[in-house]
Amino acid sequence: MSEKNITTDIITLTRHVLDEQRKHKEASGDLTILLNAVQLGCKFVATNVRKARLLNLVGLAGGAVNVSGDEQKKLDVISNEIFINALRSSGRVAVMVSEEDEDAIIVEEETRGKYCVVFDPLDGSSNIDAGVNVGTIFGIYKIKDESNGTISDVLRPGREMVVAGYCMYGSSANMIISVGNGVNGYTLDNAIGEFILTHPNIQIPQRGKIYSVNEGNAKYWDEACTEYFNSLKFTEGKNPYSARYIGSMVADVHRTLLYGGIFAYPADKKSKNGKLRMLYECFPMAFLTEQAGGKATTGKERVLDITPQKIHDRCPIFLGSKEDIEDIEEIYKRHN
Ligand code: AHM
Ligand code: MG
Repeated sequence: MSEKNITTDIITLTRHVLDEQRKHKEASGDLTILLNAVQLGCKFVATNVRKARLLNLVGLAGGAVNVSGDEQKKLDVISNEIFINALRSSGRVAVMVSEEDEDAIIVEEETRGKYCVVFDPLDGSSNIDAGVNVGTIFGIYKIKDESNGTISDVLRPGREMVVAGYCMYGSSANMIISVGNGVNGYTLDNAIGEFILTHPNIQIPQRGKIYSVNEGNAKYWDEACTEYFNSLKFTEGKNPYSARYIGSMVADVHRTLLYGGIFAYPADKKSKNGKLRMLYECFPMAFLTEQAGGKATTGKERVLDITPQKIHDRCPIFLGSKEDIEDIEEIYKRHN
């Protein structure tokens, strides 16, 4: 603190990553440069989300339909382009997978680097018109030793990611990141354009009091899932859990990381693998949850142990407080 009580030694995201990198002597600085590109993308999207209504960016983008068959919003399209351009020009990326593009993008040889980035540029975009929080979710793999950058570099279990994170665009832009060494949260200071460390070493409570799931799908759930959610509400002698569901994964997971409890998008009779995408939705969120001391399961196996067969594969997910997830695992084991 200076004489005027102004903090003069602020820890920015870049400084924090550099400090971490310095601990590993072999670090080349490539990851720092790559994360700067991610930060630029997030700042750009944050600005556009904020200006969306004024600039008439809400609403549909000329009838475009993405690989999931959803109508793309203008902001989805813009955010996707922002990230692709920022990542490509960092010179550190070999392969990109975006929720908005059917095929993986293999970067031209001249600018190819040694990392692969999988991302959902604007998750929860169906909420945008209502002004609800949305976010960017991303995961980073290093290309395999013998590889020059192909799709097989991203068809790998989530536990092999080297970085996972998201940026939530709400009343402020919050970046939550793990480089495999715990989880830290940063808040964008708009005045200086930097993400400042505001939530060091996030630890998810071992047990929570909140559950977060689209209960409208309850009639399609399997028996284990139904038993579990009933147990949260109707167990004799126990206070029922509170329900909170925003319908925007980044916001629901953010609350779960900070307050504890569980977030789920289970498999059901209509969606055999749930709704959420493995590579760029479930893996990064499962990675962050584990790094914060929690757990993430499909009900039957650890999410981070699955190997995707295709880049847009889906998987069921229950993530959150360790003890809550162990209750779910227990129930699924009994029903198998
Ligand atoms: P999107 O990638 O098309 O935005 O869909 C993903 C979103 C998640 O943010 C959220 O958890 C989920 O869809 C909500 O789905 P539902 O409306 O079926 O509850
Ligand atoms: Mg999404």
